Amino acid sequence: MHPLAERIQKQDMRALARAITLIENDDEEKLTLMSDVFSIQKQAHYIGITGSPGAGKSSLINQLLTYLRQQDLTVAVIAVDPTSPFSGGALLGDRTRMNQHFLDPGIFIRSMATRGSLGGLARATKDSIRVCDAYGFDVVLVETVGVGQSELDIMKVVDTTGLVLTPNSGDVLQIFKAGIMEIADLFIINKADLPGVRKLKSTLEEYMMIVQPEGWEPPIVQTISTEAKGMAELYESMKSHREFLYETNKGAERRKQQLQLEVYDLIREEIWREVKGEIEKDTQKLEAFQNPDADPYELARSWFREWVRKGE
Ligand SMILES: Nc1nc2c(ncn2[C@@H]2O[C@H](COP(=O)(O)OP(=O)(O)OP(=O)(O)O)[C@@H](O)[C@H]2O)c(=O)[nH]1
Ligand SMILES: [Mg+2]
Repeated sequence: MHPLAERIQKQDMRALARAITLIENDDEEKLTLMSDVFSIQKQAHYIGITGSPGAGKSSLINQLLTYLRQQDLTVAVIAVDPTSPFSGGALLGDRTRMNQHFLDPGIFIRSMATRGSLGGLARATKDSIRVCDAYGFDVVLVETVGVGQSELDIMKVVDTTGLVLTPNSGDVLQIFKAGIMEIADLFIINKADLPGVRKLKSTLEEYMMIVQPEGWEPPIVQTISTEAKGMAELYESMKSHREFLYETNKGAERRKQQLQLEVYDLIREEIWREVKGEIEKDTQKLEAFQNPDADPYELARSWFREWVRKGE
């Protein structure tokens, strides 16, 4: 077994952090490590929290953490920040807000940088979730700003997705247009201390009347993160959703669909690594990169074919 996987299994938090760095950097060791990690996965509940910038996702997660710790559950938080890959500003903000938990061994908090990760952010996030699962956390929370395709991809890797909305913000419309409504397993009306809650709630109810979700109707939960209100109800809804996944086999269905996509992703990644390795060993090929007018299609095709022929 990969030494890091062994240490993770023994709940060594530094090994956990190290493994996530390997994942972020697309280190060559990643695949062997992940294969071992996969074999020691446990049964964590993977929960995604998404929503518009400033909707209160971090505040909510912070309060949910406190609540879950009170229930004697251990929690890992992965904050994905696709919008500001270079600044680190969001990371600092999140750190201060979640600060009070830093000394608790039942909690692990990590921000993921995009850094053009090869398999994409969703890939890196999924691997990181698995590492946290192997470590033995009961719950893995993933925070992401729901603004585009990559967030939709990330939400496909979790069991339960909570969509955070705020009253009077107009974000429902935006989220609706972006096709993000469909990924919600539960709607969280955060900032329920502000006016406009009833209106938002009826908008969501109307939405559900129209789409008529099959099997699972996303519950609408109200929270006030600044006052730690609504956390018990929130977690109860999350748990019910998970039970629904088990009871109806929907969870297995989801994971099966994911498996195929994941295998394809990994194949793409392996091939890329190999072909790139070959190119980088060849000074003549590297020189071709120096010609700004070179035809990228032609280069890619001929080098890929050459690599295929070599393997024959
Ligand atoms: N009134 C009120 N304000 C809240 C509530 N929850 C969060 N806020 C405030 O909303 C602001 C944004 O909160 P964050 O937790 O940083 O929101 P976020 O969704 O994580 O933001 P990004 O990560 O930047 O997208 C902060 O000033 C919070 O204090 C709430 O329930 N009621
Ligand atoms: Mg945040």
